[in-house]
Amino acid sequence: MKLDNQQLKQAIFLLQNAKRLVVLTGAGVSAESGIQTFRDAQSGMWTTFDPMKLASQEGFAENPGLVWRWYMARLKMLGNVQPNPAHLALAQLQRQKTYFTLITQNVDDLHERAGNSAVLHVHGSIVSTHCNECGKIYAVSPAEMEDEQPPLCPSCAGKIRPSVVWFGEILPEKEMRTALDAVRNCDCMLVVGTSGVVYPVAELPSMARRSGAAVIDVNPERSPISEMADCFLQGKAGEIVPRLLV
Ligand code: BJW
Ligand code: ZN
Repeated sequence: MKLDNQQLKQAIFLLQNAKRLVVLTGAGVSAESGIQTFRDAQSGMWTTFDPMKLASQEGFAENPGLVWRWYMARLKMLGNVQPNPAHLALAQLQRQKTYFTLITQNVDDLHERAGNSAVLHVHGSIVSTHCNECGKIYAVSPAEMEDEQPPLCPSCAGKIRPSVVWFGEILPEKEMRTALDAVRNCDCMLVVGTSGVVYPVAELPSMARRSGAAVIDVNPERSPISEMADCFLQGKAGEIVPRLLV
């Protein structure tokens, strides 16, 4: 893994001069906090779990208990981890910029805990839950978190589920509209820790580029995004993102 110093200098220049900045993050930004990514070959969650059994309506219908226990285990784990230097640097970047939009695919709350505000959670959030049938928002008690099966909705007896976006589901309309507006109008997009394979979010960097923005990608591995980016900074988010703030 080699970080190109010329690319690092160019990225710092682009960020310093950005008037309308969009940051797009994926699971890699939380990896150094101890949250597993989805697709990393050695450590990704989906090397041991089948995504279609855990992150889809079909999977929930087939085995609601398995899906409930998986998400509740991840939610409990979130209580034991902290934002890392990449999250903290992105919070500092928001304080420095007048026009700043943070779009995250992550369902954790580490950006907020680091100090970012108005974070656009386009794949939802694991810290909230709602009824899978009537959509009513529901607060899960500590006892229900330990349950083998999802609790049932007091209004319609539908199953309660985490408020995350599963495969085949539409992304939250308001967040996506705000994200698309910001992407179409930005002059620089910083992408951190995503494999860039899940749509429609995977299209955002090329959309920004088509609108004339510069794209910077931070990732230890190459991806479709690093291939089209103006600067590819190869390395870990926690090591590279703080170096972008000079
Ligand atoms: C580091 C690092 C370090 C490691 N520092 N980096 C065929 C073609 C096109 C589209 C489709 C298709 N078939 C189906 C679709 C649509 C589908 C899709 O895109 N599928 C693709 C997989 C092919 N998309 C959808 O279904 C979406 N909805 C939709 O399109 O609605 C309209 C529609 C409906 C019906 C039919 C057609 C259209 C919904 C997508 C929802 C995604 N949900 C998940 C689960 C959320 C809940 C949960 O958390 O459990 O979201 S999937 C999972 O992937 C999660 C993530 O947010 C998402 C993206 O993953 P991410 O963040 O990129 O993580 P990884 O693991 O992939 O990558 C980590 C990266 O970090 C790697 O690059 C590492 O190298 C790097 N890294 N350590 C920096 N220290
Ligand atoms: Zn209900």
